[in-house]
Parts: sequence; C-alpha cells; structure tokens
Amino acid sequence: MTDTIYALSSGAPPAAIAVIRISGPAAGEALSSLTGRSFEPRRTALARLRDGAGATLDEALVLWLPGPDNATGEDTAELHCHGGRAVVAAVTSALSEMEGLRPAEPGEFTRRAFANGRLDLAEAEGLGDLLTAETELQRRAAMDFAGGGFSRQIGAWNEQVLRLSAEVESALDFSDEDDVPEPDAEFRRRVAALRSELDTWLERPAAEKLREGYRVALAGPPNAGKSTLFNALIEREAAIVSDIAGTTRDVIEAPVALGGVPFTFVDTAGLRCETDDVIERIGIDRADAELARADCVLWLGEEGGGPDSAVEISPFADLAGKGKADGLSVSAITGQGIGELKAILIERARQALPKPGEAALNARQRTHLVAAAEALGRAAGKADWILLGEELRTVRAAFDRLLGRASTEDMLDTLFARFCIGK
Ligand SMILES: Nc1nc2c(ncn2[C@@H]2O[C@H](COP(=O)(O)OP(=O)(O)OP(=O)(O)O)[C@@H](O)[C@H]2O)c(=O)[nH]1
Ligand SMILES: [Mg+2]
Repeated sequence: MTDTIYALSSGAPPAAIAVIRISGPAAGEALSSLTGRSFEPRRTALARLRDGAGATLDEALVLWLPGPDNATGEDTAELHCHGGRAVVAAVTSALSEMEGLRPAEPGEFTRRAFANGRLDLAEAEGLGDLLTAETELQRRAAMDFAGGGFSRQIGAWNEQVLRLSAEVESALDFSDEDDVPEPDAEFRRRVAALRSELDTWLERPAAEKLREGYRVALAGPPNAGKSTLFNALIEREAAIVSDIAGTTRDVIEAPVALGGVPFTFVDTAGLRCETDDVIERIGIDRADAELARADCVLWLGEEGGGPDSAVEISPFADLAGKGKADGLSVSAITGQGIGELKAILIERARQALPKPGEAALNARQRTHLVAAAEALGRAAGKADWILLGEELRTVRAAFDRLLGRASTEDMLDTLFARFCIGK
C-alpha cells in the first residue's frame, strides 16, 4: 500500500491562492474528513475545510480527481485555498494528523505519474526543464519534450527497428539451416538510413547548453575596460571598476537573457606576465582557464592577441585615438556599439545553441542514443542474421532506456530530486 502524499503545489505564500494537492489511496477519505461531504469527480465545488475538532480552517475551491485517469494516476484532491501563510499552515497541519498521510518529497507527484505510466522519462525530464525555464528558447525546447514530441520520435524509430527485427526473425524461421540468404541491399540501406537519422540528432548542440547559457568571457590586459563592459552588458554594477590595473582578481559570472537567449557573461582578471602579486597570479590563471572554457571570447587587448575565434573589441570609443584600428568600437560609458555587440552575440549564440523547434538532447539521452546508433552501425556490417538480430535488440533496449522503461532507482532519485516539492 502506498502512502498518501500532500504538498503545497503553488508558489510560496503569501499569494492570492494556494493549491494544496493530495495524492494516493487515502486522498478521498482525507477530502471527506476535511469537508464532511463528497464531491462529483472533475467538478469544482466550494467547501468549508475543518480540522479534526470541527473548527473552520478556510473556505476553498475543491477538486476531486479520482485515479487512474489524471495527472498522477492515483486518487487526487486539490484544495484551492486562500494563499496566506497561516491558512496553508493550518490546512497542511490538519492533513498531517490524518492516518496514512505524509508530506511529499521533491518531485514525488511526478515520480508517481511516471511509476503509473502517465508520462515517460523523456517527458518527465522535459517537465523538469519547463519548470526551470527562464528564457523563451528554454521554454520552447522543454515544451516539446514535456509534450511527448521526443517520445513519439523514439516510438517511430522503435517501429522501424521492430519491422527490421521481424524480417530477421522470418529469415531465420523460413530458411533451411544451410541455405539462409544474406541480408539484401535494401535491408542494409534501411539500417544505414536509420543510423544516419540518429546521427543527425546527435550532431545537434547539447541541451545542457540551453540551461547553462552561451558562455561569453571578457578578456584582455589590465585596465582595458573589461569590467566596465561586463557591467554594461549585464546592466548592473556587478564588477568593481577602477583605474588601478589589476582591479579584478576573481572570475565573476552573471547569467542574463538577451533577445530570449540565455547567456552567462564572465569577467576575468587582466592578463599580464609580470606581477609579484600572488593573488593576481591566481586570478590570471583562472582567466586563462575561462578563455579555454568559454563559447565566445570578447578580446579587449591588442589586435590578434586573443584566442582564434574571439570577437575583437575596440574599447574607449568615446576617447579619441584610444581604440584599436580593427574591431568593434565600443564605449561602455556612452553606450556606443553596445547594441551592435549584443546583436553579434545573440547571432553567435543562436548558431551554437539548440534551435527553436529542434529538440536538443541531454547527456543521459545522448548516451542511450549513441548506444543505439553504434549498434545500428554494427548491424549494417553483419552478414549473419543471428548476430544482426542481436544488434537490433541492443537498439531496442537503448530506446527503452531513453524512455525510462529500464531505469534504476538511483537514476530516478537523481532526476526527481531536481523537481520542487509539490510537483
Ligand atoms: N572613457 C572611458 N573610460 C572607460 C571605458 N571603459 C572603461 N573605462 C575606464 O577605464 C578604467 C578601467 O576600467 P575597468 O573596467 O576596471 O578595466 P578592467 O579591464 O576590468 O581592468 P582590470 O580588472 O584591472 O583588469 C576605469 O577607470 C573605467 O572607468 C570607456 O569605454 N570609456
Ligand atoms: Mg576588471
């Protein structure tokens, strides 16, 4: 018998409304002991909530959603209460006193939905991303996964593999043992075509990039105006600016969305060879590491002195004769060139990040898709039907793992812990 769980599923109080969800076998009983009455399924009703002693807790809109045809697949009740802290505390405290009820763990409602087959793992991952999405690009990518777009794609691939497997079986069944014809060119072509389709998906930018943002590091010698430009780009005074060379010591990061695209801007210590300052030296080492890690470097130093694909910036555009000949003229003080720089960065980021409408895979999904693609690659080269059938089974097993049909408890723990309580 599973526990019945409850949690505040709406945002932190105070708010206009607080939605408390109850899910599990005792949800119906909990609802009737709170309200003293029964409810028609899937109809909202106004009801007075009372504690065990009969004292009124709140007047709430109540929804009774009996399982299995609902979000979690279990009996569920929703209480739409007044969104005050004390109201939420009083109602949850009344629930805590009921037999068989306990507060939900993070993501536990979704985990139950997964356990009851209401959604698969790719959809659950998409849902997790949707809840943390902060930019338009993130929202659209997550929606596709949460809505089952990727799961349907895997289903279609799996269909193709099943058809291939069926042909393998019939080749084995209906041939004399000594006289089995080898797979023909058409069969091999279909295996190869599916493999190259998986490869196209694997070549796309990784989904993690969408979460972390396009990483832009500002680099150059001390006093080049890096921190000033950094502040201008993120539109707040996060980094200390001064005319003392070597002001910035540590790496400063700031996430920000430009044109709906997620960015992480990184300010670094000015690069110079001669310094006796131990701390500045560490800062310079960290700056070097950032240059290697960044997706894009804004180079404020001498022309050609930065990494290969760096964007050359000519700072101090407001001071005559101070900028360099080549590079984008920018003044963080007057704002000259900042709009143009942002446009360049947005364009570069769009190229490097997953495209809208094009599903991006996370590391877990890539691992299984790589396993499927490799098995297809091996299958394409096999002349022996038995070995071929074995490889196709490996492909199907990889698809099953993608959808979570063969996932371990550890893996599920990690995934659902990412969710908030109440989801
Ligand atoms: N006039 C003008 N002054 C600027 C501009 N950008 C930066 N400055 C000034 O140049 C000085 C150095 O700027 P910072 O942004 O601290 O330079 P930095 O590259 O971060 O220097 P370190 O952290 O020491 O490596 C400060 O006094 C800024 O006010 C600019 O575009 N125009
Ligand atoms: Mg600085």
